[in-house]
Amino acid sequence: MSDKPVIFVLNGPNLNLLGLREPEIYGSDTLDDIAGKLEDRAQELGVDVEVRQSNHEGHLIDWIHEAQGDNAKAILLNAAGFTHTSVALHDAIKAVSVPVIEVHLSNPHAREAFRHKSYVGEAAKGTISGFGAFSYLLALDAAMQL
Ligand code: CA2
Repeated sequence: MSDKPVIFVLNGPNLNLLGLREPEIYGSDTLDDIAGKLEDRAQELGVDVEVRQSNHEGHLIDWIHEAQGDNAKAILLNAAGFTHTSVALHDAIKAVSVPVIEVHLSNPHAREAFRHKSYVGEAAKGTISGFGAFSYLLALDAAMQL
């Protein structure tokens, strides 16, 4: 185990399909590609990244708690569809002192009205959206400024 600060990068439902479906909306990078880019940038910045994905809301909540227990420097959270539905994720973000940065590949505000509400964004430190895979790298740089 390294003694560098760690940043958790948590990804929600269906993001395991990235790069395989709907590239016109979400780009052609897979989640593994994004993880690789984050790891390269993290190395330059002197931090570790812990990149995870789950299709299950409870896993994301448990990992937010784990980030607190591990004294993580920040959490980058793309909660995907749970962004727009989950009071439980909102509560989990509020319950920890680790700053959470909401991340999206697309710009939900330029899409359907049901994507305009974000329970995550209402609890997060800030939001970066609309830049495809680069949203994650921007969020990592933002986390370093906190
Ligand atoms: O733009 C984003 O990052 C989203 O979080 C993606 C979510 C969507 O519900 C949010 O409104 C915005 C959807 C993730 C689904 O991922 C897929 C990836 C490839 C193919 C199909 C779905």
